[in-house]
Amino acid sequence: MTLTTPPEPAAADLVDNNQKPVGYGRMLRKEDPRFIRGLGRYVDDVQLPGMLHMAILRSPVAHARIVNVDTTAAEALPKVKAVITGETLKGLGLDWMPTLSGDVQAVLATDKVRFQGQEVAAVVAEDRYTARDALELIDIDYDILDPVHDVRKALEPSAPVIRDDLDGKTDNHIFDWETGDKAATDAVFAEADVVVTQDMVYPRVHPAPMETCGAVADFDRVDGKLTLWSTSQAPHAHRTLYAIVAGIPEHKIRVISPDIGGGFGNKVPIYPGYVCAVVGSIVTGKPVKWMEDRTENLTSTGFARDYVMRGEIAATRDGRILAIRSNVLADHGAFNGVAAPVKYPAGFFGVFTGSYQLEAAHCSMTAVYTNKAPGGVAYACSFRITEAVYFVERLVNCLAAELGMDQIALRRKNFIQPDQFPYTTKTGWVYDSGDYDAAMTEAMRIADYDGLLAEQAAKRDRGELMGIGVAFFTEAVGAGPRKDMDILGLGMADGCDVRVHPTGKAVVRLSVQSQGQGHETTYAQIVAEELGIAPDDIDVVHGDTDNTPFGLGTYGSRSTPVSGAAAAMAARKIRDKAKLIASGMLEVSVADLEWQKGSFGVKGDPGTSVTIAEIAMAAHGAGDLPPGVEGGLDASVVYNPANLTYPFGAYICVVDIDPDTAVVKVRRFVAVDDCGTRINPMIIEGQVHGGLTDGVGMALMEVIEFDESGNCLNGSLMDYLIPTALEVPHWETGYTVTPSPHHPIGAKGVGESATVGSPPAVVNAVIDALAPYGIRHADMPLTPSRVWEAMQGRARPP
Ligand code: MCN
Ligand code: CUM
Repeated sequence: MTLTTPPEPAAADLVDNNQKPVGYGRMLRKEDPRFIRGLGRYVDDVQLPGMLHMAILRSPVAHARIVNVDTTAAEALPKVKAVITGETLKGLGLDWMPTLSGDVQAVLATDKVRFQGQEVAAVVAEDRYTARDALELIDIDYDILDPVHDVRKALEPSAPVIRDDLDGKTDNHIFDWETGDKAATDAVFAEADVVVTQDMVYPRVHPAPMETCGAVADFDRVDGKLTLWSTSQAPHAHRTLYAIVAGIPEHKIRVISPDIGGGFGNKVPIYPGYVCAVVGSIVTGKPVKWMEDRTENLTSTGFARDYVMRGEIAATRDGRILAIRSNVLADHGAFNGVAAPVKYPAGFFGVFTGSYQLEAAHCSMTAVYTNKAPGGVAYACSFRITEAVYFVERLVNCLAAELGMDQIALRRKNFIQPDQFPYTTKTGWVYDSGDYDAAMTEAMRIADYDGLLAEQAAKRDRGELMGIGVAFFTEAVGAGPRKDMDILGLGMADGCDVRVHPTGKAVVRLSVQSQGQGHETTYAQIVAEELGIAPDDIDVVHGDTDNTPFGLGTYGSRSTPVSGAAAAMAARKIRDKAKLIASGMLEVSVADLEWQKGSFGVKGDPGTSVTIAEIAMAAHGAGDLPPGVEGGLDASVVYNPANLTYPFGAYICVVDIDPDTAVVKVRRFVAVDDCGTRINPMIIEGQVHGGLTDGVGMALMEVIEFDESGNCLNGSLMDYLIPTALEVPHWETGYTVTPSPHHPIGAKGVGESATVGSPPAVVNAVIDALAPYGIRHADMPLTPSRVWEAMQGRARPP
């Protein structure tokens, strides 16, 4: 297959959709006219006749035995229609549900509460206010237990056992996992000139999407059909799980994810609230709505990260990196609810070898339970690649400091080279394509790296703290292949149906689900490019299991690598069929036809051609079609990717630190991304801008922390700080294009790239600024107090 990268339109070519561009380019988003007018339709906008409202009672403490639950007063409150407790669910066999990692999680607690904010009871009432009021009337008698929230203490023999519900469980250990070759790695380390060791913590953070999680459940008692509007990134996978867990036949369940106000992995798991809303509707016979508030979202839904890591890097004195060793303590909270392919309990952390040629690598990891909310895989994490990239890119800078080598020179010396692709890493990942030096060179050009170094030297002479931080990342996105990757037995492939209507307009139905990434636009562009139909004439349908083909949904930046491929392949199938029909219409053999983007013409006869619209009409028309050709112009594809795609990027961050207040200001940020063939550069830039903002947030201000009693300290946006326009610079983005060799249009994912790549760039910049103090590392978030603490007791530069 030949791969062609379409020419990049200039920034000025931002096209008005009325001009109906065909194919790739900076097309304005088709979804924006409704979003910017406030006309999006989110779960909370769903209003059904007779709809009731549900609220959830949550545990005020991190760890306690439930002695008694008294709901009499709540039930007696006028307008209350049902009070659901763990005991109610037990009667239905629904008090526990499977998690995506094969653990179990309490839907409503019966025996113990295991984290602050855990679901204990639910009230269904005529209005939201009554439901909330009734929560206060539920009387629960707790017998308080010691909590453990520090992963480093969870395995101590004196630590309280959190999961005593599990048979024979006497500690908080979940799993051990390792990858790479320990013996080979130890041997390389034993012989190396230089070994640098660094402990680092990737703190617990939260995706905090603008829209919290919620659902409207409508169980029809007559035909036994459940319709569930929910904030789901994976409607089909959720439907299958509801069928398995609740025993409702799958064809009697319809999951609809309408417009979603940001997902960022927060909306991958099935939350107890969804299940309770379903039970509430079954019990009352009415539709039931449940929407979280901000505190519920921050304290009880899927968190991200929480990895305590030790890194070791071995190198020669002249800067040849030989091996990397990692040791990780992974905090999974009270239930192992990580959403990752089952064979990858640590997600894709195995790519901690980064973008470098190594002789050996090894990781050992232990995952534990703590009295904190479950989750772990969220917040544009690319299945834990955020942790892996932060780990390796901090470690490389620690090595650069040790060797006294420039951070870019060290990276360039060790990059995997273009002719080495496909490159198999020491942990077994097959990187598909890359030209790392080209991306690095482009970032240096945009940043004027030499100029920055000169500026920094001059500032250091004046005692000013300026830092330059570099990070280079390679991601692995686009899970499957299905033989290697499944979630609870469901293989990671995705479907696409394309149907061309008689008048030449088309509809594309997808199994993936947009949460703001612009799928209605980019999938139309993919099919437009393949069929020569204007993107505005192509409707993209997603987020409704009754109207879309099966597939595993949107996360891990897998939509473009998997469904994007499915869309292109389905369009190509249509083109093949259109060719047969065209041969009948033009009365020539198929071999004499050539595709002219939008029409088939006769080779050597420029005047004779039929457009795709004419072919579509013929396909549905009264006349005869060539023998063996069915009517209609439709195609379906289930795409099982041959490999993941491996986007990469080079990031350079410039910070200034006020030596008196320790406030970090990100002054410049250059991001060069390579996601292969670029479908819509404007959308890609939007994805990158958002991800860079995330990265600055995590590096400098975001954290979910707990006090000694296990109380969450960041349950509101007053305490969980997310960056605003004031904290981020004007982003300077660039790109290179290295197509994926196995993807039909050469595209790689990009949705999480910047969130993955930017935190180490910011932290490297801060540490670089603090180099005159002899500081080699400080953990995120680098708040003024953290930076100030790091500077204490150290000589201020002259
Ligand atoms: N794209 C493109 N050319 C490419 C690659 C991607 O034009 N070579 C476009 C795609 O067509 C799509 C967008 O960029 O419109 C993102 O594509 P992709 O990288 O395939 O990622 P997904 O669509 O699978 O989105 C998931 C990813 C994840 S996992 C998180 S987390 C995240 C992210 O997207 N959540 C987001 N970006 C987000 N953006 C918004 N606005 N909201 C979220 O919740
Ligand atoms: Cu890991 S966050 Mo995204 O994959 O939905």
